[in-house]
Amino acid sequence: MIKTGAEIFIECLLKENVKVLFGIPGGQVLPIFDKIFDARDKIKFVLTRHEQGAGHMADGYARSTGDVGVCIATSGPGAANLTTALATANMDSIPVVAFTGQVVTTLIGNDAFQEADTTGITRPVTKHNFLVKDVKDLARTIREAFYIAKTGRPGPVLVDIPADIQRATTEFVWPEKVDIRSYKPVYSGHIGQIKKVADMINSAKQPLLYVGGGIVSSDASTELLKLAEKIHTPVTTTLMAIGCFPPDHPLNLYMPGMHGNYAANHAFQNCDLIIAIGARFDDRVTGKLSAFAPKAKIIHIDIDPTSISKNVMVDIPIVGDAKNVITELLKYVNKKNNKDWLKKISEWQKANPFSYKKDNKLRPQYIIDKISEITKGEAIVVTEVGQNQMWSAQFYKPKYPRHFLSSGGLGTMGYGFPAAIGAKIANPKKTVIDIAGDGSIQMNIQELATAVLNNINVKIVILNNNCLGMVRQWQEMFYKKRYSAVCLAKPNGCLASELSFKRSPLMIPDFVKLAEAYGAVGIRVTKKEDVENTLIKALKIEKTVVMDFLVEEEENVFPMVPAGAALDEIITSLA
Ligand SMILES: Cc1ncc(C[n+]2csc(CCOP(=O)(O)OP(=O)(O)O)c2C)c(N)n1
Repeated sequence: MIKTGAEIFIECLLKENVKVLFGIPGGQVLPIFDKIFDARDKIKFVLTRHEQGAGHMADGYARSTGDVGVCIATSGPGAANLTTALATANMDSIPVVAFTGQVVTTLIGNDAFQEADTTGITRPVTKHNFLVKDVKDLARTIREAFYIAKTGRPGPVLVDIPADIQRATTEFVWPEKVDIRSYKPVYSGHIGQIKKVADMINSAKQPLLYVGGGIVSSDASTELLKLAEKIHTPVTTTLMAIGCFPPDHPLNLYMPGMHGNYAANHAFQNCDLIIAIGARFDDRVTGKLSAFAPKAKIIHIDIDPTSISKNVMVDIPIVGDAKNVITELLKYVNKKNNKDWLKKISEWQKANPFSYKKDNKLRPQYIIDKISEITKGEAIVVTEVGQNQMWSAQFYKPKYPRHFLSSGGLGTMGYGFPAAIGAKIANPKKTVIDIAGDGSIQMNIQELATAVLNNINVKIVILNNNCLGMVRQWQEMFYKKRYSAVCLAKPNGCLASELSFKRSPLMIPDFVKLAEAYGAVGIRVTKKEDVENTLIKALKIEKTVVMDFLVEEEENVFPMVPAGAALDEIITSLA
């Protein structure tokens, strides 16, 4: 049947089973928005207040489900506003498809009104992107965009559609199959390599499983548990993999790296074999590369061949899907008992578990501990970036994968709240909580309007320390407490002259009033004894709730491996 480009867009989204679309309209996407209006019973459109918010909502939708998240923006400023969200999804391998309007094909390159070189701008921050120049290519392009986003190592794909292509007509043909000559992800590992890896595991005395987001995207948690138990090997889960190994399992070593678990970091430095699965040896994990895991042979299992031996030279690579490779590997590994190694690890674990001072002060870690306890790890927790993120990673213990969402690779402040909205829309029956800093939350606070108007029952927990806490911590530890531009309430710092940080009496903004201005519920908590009741009460309210916890201002995240130091040069507290 003959259809316009805009109609083809809708047909393709329906074929791809898209249920929700996040975005903002504008001049160069009007033909598509006209058809979105017609399709409103089939595709829910969520009008956001900023395109960055739309991008992160699509990301939160994708991370919490494994399905592709979809967003749309107009040309020029709309497209430019999407870039941070695309870069965030790209760094964390999240399947998102973004559509943008573009000026008509005859004006491309003419500095037309609201023209930007969208494919140029987004090429480095997407897995792939397309500019559609002929309506006949539109359906195939959209089909390929979804295929590329969700296959292999997932990632964001952008499709730029000029306004005249949206209006042009052609026969709508849905390509049943996708065949891209230059893109053929490999899913099964090489059997010869798998057998070699099994031999190495069988003879290792002090092995360590180091797993990342690849376990989550390949849905391999069950297989991981079987492998870990069979080979009796501790598992350290990166920020991207939190929740993919049972939280109270004796083999769980939790997060490694800069603010990671002391025992996990010591395990890296003392193991004789690293079995890396779907992890990429990020510098926040490895610390100083030349001193990383000096005694270990390294096996790297990953679907993306380009990440093999990128940061760390590996001994045996296996390119393939984590679930498939682990399933095969299980046939060749022997049942092991590494009790001496595990004894050593439990000594490190006992010496320095994640902890904080248990006094009467309102400490941020206590709030997260309580969230973990009250929700029993069943809630989806989304974080912003900074101390709030690291404390959440340390103290929230999700029971399942896809229940801890955080911007790992890019470290995007402003990610959490919109991503939480996306996650809640995708999981209406789940409790969804954004744990935020008072800095980060202000980066996309406008999405309170989106949440309230759409009746999105998300909870925002602001760990309000009145400052850009993580930057303040670095200035305290590495810049002699010279607090430069970290106070969020006064232009020149909060009592910076005294070289200590005291909360400013100004509350700019007053988050409770701000929540109320948006029609949300606002609650302020100043005392430790009110934390539990407030959380319980807030979780029962079927509305968007903002909780403003006035926490200790100068609390630090420990342990900490200073940037550029080796993993065993870990600081556990300030003397
Ligand atoms: C978009 C963006 N800008 C700047 C930074 C650098 N940065 C990292 S953490 C941080 C402070 C975060 O402060 P806040 O949100 O209040 O959280 P806290 O560390 O106090 O928990 C800053 C500015 C960033 N990560 N992202």
